[in-house]
Amino acid sequence: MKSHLPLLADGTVRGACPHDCPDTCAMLVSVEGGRATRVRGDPEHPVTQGFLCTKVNRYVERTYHPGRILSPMRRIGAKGDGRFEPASWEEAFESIARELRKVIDRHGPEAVLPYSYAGTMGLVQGSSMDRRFFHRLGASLLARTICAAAGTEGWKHTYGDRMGPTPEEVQHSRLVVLWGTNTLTSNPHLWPALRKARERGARLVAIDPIRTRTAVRCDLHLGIRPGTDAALALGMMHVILREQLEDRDYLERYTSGWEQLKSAASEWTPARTAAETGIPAGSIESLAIEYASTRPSFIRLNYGMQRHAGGGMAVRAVSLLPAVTGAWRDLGGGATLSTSGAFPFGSKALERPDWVPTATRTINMIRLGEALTESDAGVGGPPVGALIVYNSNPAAVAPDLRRVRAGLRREDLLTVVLEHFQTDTADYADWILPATTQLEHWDVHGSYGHLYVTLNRPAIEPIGESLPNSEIFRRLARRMGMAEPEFADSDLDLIRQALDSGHPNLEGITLESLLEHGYQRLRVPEPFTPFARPEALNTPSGKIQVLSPALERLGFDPLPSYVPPRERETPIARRFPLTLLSPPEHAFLNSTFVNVPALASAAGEAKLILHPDDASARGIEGGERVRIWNDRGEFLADAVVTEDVSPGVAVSYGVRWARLSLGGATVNDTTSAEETDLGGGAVFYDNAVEVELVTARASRSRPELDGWERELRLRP
Ligand SMILES: Nc1nc2c(c(=O)[nH]1)N[C@H]1C(S)=C(S)[C@@H](COP(=O)(O)OP(=O)(O)OC[C@H]3O[C@@H](n4cnc5c(=O)[nH]c(N)nc54)[C@H](O)[C@@H]3O)O[C@H]1N2
Ligand SMILES: Nc1nc2c(c(=O)[nH]1)N[C@H]1C(S)=C(S)[C@@H](COP(=O)(O)OP(=O)(O)OC[C@H]3O[C@@H](n4cnc5c(=O)[nH]c(N)nc54)[C@H](O)[C@@H]3O)O[C@H]1N2
Ligand SMILES: [Mo]
Repeated sequence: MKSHLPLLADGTVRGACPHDCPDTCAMLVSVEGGRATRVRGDPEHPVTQGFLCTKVNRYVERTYHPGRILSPMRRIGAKGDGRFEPASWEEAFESIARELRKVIDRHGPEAVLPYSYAGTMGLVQGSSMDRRFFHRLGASLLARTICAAAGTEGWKHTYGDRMGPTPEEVQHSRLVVLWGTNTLTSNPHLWPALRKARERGARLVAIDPIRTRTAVRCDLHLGIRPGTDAALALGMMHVILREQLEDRDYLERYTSGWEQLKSAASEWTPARTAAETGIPAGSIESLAIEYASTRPSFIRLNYGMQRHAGGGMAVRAVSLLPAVTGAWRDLGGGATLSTSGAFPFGSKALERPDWVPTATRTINMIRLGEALTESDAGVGGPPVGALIVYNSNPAAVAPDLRRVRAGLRREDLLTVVLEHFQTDTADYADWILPATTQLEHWDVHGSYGHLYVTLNRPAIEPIGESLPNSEIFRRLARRMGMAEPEFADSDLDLIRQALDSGHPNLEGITLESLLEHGYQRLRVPEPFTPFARPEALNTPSGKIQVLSPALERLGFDPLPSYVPPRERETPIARRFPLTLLSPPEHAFLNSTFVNVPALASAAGEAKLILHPDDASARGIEGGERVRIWNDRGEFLADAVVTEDVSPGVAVSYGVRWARLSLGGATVNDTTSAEETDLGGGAVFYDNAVEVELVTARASRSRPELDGWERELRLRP
């Protein structure tokens, strides 16, 4: 599938950044003589505004990286050794189809487990032909919970669909609360809107256990104790109701169960809230009053706060604040977790969920270690006999990595990994299949931080023998004897089906119009104020649910409530007194880009950030190598001592590849595969650890590396 003629006169091809980030940038790719030479942000796009982030500016370097997988690779060493030899696509498909049939003959199709997340957010390469293949096969379903499940569920029980103001509205706000979000790292295209708001007099408040690069640029930083956000939100409601600053009219018209809010918030006096959150009572009082009396006010809550035991309830409680104050009424007011609910793509046509056999089991992706090591995959039914991984690097990003690796080492497990690089996961593959990057394939993208649909055109021919994910699953389906016409749809057909859902938000957005314009705003009101007068929400009552009977039926408090952190409350905390947070590293995108030399040197070795009190109690001054451990595992890092974190909190930004890390282990060797209160999400930050200076005994060197990896390491 060749790209159409480059759209712009100067040899530029219009694309979309594929990465898992709210900004979904419109990307312009310069091509000379068939080779991509540069990517830049589209200057005309209202959110991209002509710039890309630190990482994606290196997309050309990543695409032509010497480590790219250029042909199918067959394992020749022991599992996990990472030794492979090139093979043809014919050999690969022949062998994989034969081995898959063996697994299915022996255990049934549920013994096959797909594993994917958001390596690309594109609908074609992320959730179309792949899903058709697995659904038709009758494979186990995967619950894709690793990132956003708790918050999504908390929001769903409160508002239904995830929507909220975008950067175009937020510039009108007068008070912005960045609540558990490191905007400059993980959502940088919101920053220009915040700058504009500030020029008009807005104040910025950061609520984050870390004084992040974003928090230092705010007017106020409140260093909250991890996992206690619901308590803070309830404490703020307490003050707002006490001062009668609530918007009674909004609550009466648009919410259900609001009469019981007072009882939900009654216990949360400023004193009690302060004791739980670590924020002084006076600061809670003044924040609540400022929040309720400034208009418009906007809360950006991100997914960081929901990677805790009570993450679902935390999102629910915080998200209700603008309903209490009526902030939703204003242009630039309200709260945004995600805007993805505004994109009603044709996923039924793309994925064919109707092909899934009834009673097919579901495996929660965060429990991969358990799924691979228990004889019934941890959920009943056959063991997992075949694992097919694409758009994800579970041996780096999943929690409880020791157990994941133990599973991946199983000799009787068939592991196929579709990848650009030999990642930690690919090290354990029987087959690595070379996948194209965003510069080499078609796709179409929604966004979770704005309201534009973006088309991605291929700018260059596939590198080596790589194929798009869609084409790999198309061919595998044929090999497995699947003759349905749906397996003959081209990538352009798939884009048409994605856009052709019949929903009014997508009216006028077609493949043809996107070929002409590159990106288009959803057909939704401009400005976007989805909860200003919410008449018929996608909730059981049609209203904003202060009270959720559905949650009560699931055994939860039907009112917004506080679910405290888990490990801190158990006896484990005596042995492991520090709470370890591992939020996104500025120079990486999850575990992507860690092998790009410029970004690897920008990030340096893994760090462990500690408060001076915690450091001195352990004889740590800063700069030394430390070991971080708990009962699940351990990793090594270089200590940084600073008051940017509170006592009891430790930080190690992630995610890294074990193979490129000290001691061959990362922070996810210590994280837990337990689940959040709602949604079965990951609790990466509910992680109790201890730290010590490395002694000769504890010190282990990093694994032997050669080729480009060695060079990567030898850089300053
Ligand atoms: N550069 C970069 N950008 C990224 C990513 C990346 O890896 N690198 N990842 C992308 C992905 S996958 C996602 S899901 C998005 C969003 O990813 P998020 O994980 O929401 O990212 P952040 O905005 O960094 O938010 C995390 C912030 O929450 C804080 N935090 C942790 N625990 C708590 C808590 O209990 N309460 C409060 N109030 N704050 C807490 C952390 O200290 C951190 O500053 O970002 C995307 N953008
Ligand atoms: N400790 C800790 N762990 C975390 C987090 C944390 O905050 N702390 N964050 C979590 C979050 S929010 C998330 S979303 C997950 C992210 O987890 P993942 O979605 O697994 O993200 P990545 O690590 O970026 O891995 C994506 C992989 O997909 C590959 N890829 C990209 N495009 C394509 C393509 O077109 N085809 C194929 N076949 N492959 C492609 C990339 O090369 C990369 O190796 O990590 C989670 N892990
Ligand atoms: Mo994520």
